Amino acid sequence: MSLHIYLDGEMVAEEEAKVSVFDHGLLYGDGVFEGIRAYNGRVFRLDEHLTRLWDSANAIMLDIPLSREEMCEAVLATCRANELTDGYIRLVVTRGKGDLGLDPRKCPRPTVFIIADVIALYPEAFYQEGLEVITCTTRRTSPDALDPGMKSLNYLNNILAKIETVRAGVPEGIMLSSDGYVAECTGDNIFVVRDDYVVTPPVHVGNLRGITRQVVIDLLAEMGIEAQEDLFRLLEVYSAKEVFLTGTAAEIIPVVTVDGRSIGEGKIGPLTQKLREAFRELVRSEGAPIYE
Ligand code: PXG
Repeated sequence: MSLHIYLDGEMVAEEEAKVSVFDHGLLYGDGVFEGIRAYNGRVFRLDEHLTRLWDSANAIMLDIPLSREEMCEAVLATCRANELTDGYIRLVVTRGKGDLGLDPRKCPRPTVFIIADVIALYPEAFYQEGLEVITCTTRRTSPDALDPGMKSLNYLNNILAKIETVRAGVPEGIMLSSDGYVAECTGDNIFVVRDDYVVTPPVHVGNLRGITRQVVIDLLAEMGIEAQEDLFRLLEVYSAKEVFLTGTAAEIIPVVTVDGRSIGEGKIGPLTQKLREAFRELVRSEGAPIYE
């Protein structure tokens, strides 16, 4: 079935949803985006995703041509047009059509499109048996050059790392900061469970302030566990009790091998399991209703 795509204020068929070859989103990766999930007829953490979208846009001095309320309604309308109850929403704002030069002033109108589709999930076995991951040699972009906290359309840094994981035959890879601290994965944040604490890299090391990362920090707090946000190196990962990744697509997913070192018991650890159950409960009951 052909999808209905929101494109610049209109709902158009997938085949008609086209952007110009002069769009600076395509020519320069000049734009921002969000990846959002819908569960059980509700859009999960829509407000947080819109806040991050506006923060990313503000950082690149891109004026989103819709109010937040209009964008919220456009997301929900796209879900309705595709009769979505569970799925994946991609929201993209590019600099728009310009000329063959970098100058964003040549782009009078940003392009906005929203895709609401079903999601390709990781196989269920990954959640029970855990992932094998490697450390990528490609370092995460330094925040001095391009802050990974902005969810920009320029994902080549992550894609180069992703290619390393594909070549290694593993589903994800850890990315380090330029000075060797664990930053995040190619499309997920990372948490390490030690004997008496849980730690995740701080955003200032250079990573995305993940929406799922924050959900997990809050769920841990409800369990009476304070998640530390601190710098750490690979040794901390190799000798962890549990390691798990968080992301909109992956949700909360265990890691059982890092660079050939086994973590935990070779299956999902007790805290990761508990978090997954709490997460599942949360996403079923919370979010912006699509159909009310
Ligand atoms: N770090 C990076 C670099 C990401 O791209 C996350 C962390 C997790 O953030 P959220 O807010 O989702 O908890 C992401 C987001 C995909 C895909 O197709 C994954 C992401 C974004 C877009 C596509 O796997 N992850």
